[in-house]
Amino acid sequence: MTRPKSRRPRSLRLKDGRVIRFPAVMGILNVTPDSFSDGGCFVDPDRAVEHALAMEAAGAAIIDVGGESTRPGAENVPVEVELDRVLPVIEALRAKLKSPISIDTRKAVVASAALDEGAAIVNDVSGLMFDRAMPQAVARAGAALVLMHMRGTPATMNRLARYRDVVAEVRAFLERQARAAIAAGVRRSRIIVDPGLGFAQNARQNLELMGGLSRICALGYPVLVGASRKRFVRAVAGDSESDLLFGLAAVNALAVAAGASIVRVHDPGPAAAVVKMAVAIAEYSRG
Ligand code: PMM
Repeated sequence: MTRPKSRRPRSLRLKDGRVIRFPAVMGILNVTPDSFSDGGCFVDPDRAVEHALAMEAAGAAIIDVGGESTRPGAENVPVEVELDRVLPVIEALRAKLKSPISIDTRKAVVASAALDEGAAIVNDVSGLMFDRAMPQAVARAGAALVLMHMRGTPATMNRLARYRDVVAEVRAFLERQARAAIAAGVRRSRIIVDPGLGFAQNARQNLELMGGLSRICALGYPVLVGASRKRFVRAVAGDSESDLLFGLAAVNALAVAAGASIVRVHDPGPAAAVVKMAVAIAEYSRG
């Protein structure tokens, strides 16, 4: 039986030649004292490395290292503090990890230092809105770039969740910011876009974005979806650990079915199984 061609990009080739095959799982490594769900768990670099290796073994194809909490209401972290948190972990991981490392930061200085230390991807949750030097920093290093939609800052974003058509507005933002990145010298083939679930969106708007995800995938860039432990999953599926896990499984399966390329999760084992199952079915459901 011949399989119809999927519209999802097949893969992304990094500057160092490594290839990320889609759909892929991104494992979250927050080295922060105050992140939304895992704050304080991995501030010790040894524990962080151990956890990253466990996530890779469980199926994560990218490890996303973050030194600044972006939970609603979080305040800006000084550059030196962020650098002190992430650089020792990236340095220790570089030798041990096969999977590429992404650096979750809004700051060009942090991005450049992390890329020098061995990271290959910059995950900018501000979608280049926070630091004007970011696109050049990414371009100079030949890095890949995740552009996430957000409004305001983590401290102000909840007040800004007003849209006429959330899918159209988020899509237009991502398209514009991707063009800006390309104009600054970032390779088109290394750009990933992300609707930024939970950032300046209420629960209903997150569901609308998921319902309209194929319109964002139609931009042609790989799409990343980060729903892990977010409030809207809790609001719909329930509060218990298993409610959250199965609620997230539904989001991730439907994201892959809609054409998403990467799911960003705290727990890569179950997500990898969901992605494998969803993509196996999606291969046959496109015509
Ligand atoms: N969510 C968080 C942090 N970084 N990056 C991307 N690209 N997409 C997301 O949805 C995203 C992110 C907040 O969640 P966390 O505190 O659990 O990391």
